[in-house]
Amino acid sequence: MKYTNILVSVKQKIALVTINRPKKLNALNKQTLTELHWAFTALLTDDAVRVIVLTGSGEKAFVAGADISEFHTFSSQQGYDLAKEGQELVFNFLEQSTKPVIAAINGYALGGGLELAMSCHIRVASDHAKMGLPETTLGLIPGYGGTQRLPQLVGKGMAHEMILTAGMIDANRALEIGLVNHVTSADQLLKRSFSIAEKIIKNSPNALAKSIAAMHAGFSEGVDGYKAEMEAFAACFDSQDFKTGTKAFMSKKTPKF
Ligand code: DAK
Repeated sequence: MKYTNILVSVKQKIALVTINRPKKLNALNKQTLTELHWAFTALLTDDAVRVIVLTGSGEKAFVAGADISEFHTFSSQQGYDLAKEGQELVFNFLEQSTKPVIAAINGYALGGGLELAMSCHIRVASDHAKMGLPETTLGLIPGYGGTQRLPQLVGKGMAHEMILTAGMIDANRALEIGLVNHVTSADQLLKRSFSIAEKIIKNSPNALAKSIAAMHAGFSEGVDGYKAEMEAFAACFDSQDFKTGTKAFMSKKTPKF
């Protein structure tokens, strides 16, 4: 697949997806969202890939938001259609991915950019990164899941403050409030993200997928997360990974999944 706005590489079971519009601070236009959907669809069905790291090109931005030049003339119907399409094809798609996705936040993560990072399962930020949901300055509210995922991560009070003030916070503050898992220097960002990925790839792909699905179920309206967990747990017993993992344990070996 030939991409124009993203770069994709795979090394030792870890895929690196880089949003590559540095002159526009990697702002998410329609083409970029489409390419992200294509890339993730391909990576999720590629057995050579176990974990995906998502980052932005350049030193300045992960993603500085949805591309304002594309939606400033929209009607409410167009806004709804684009939000629905974006949420289904990229944001919810990533959150419900069967493979773990790590956001390596290498600079500004604003609006749709922070919403993209929040759709990932783990976030690592470089120490100069800045994060915020500035949509209310544009007369909008977050449209790619920000009003839902931010309170899940940082609690309702802090989410209200961030969205209503439209302010930016730095990486250390994001760490304090639980918005990111780790903060590193810019030159260690990918190394740190890959070292987390390397720990993950030692574990059962089936169990990773089911863990993500069960955790997601608990945050889904009308779904009993505990029941979803029981069902996913039970299904693991029929998997080859369960046989491999328990057999290795019993014979004091390291499992090879
Ligand atoms: N969209 C388009 N272009 C952007 C952009 C963005 N979000 N952010 C930056 N750029 C472009 C700038 O226009 C500039 O382009 P040129 O003028 O050079 O052609 C280039 O990137 C470099 O930016 P700056 O010159 O502004 O760089 P600075 O270092 O001075 O400032 C900044 C960096 C990040 C503080 C600043 O660029 C900035 O404030 N950017 C905008 C941040 C922002 O408000 N982001 C949008 C948040 S709202 C929707 C769903 C979701 C959303 C919208 C609609 N629908 C479903 C319809 C979500 C909306 C958002 O994300």
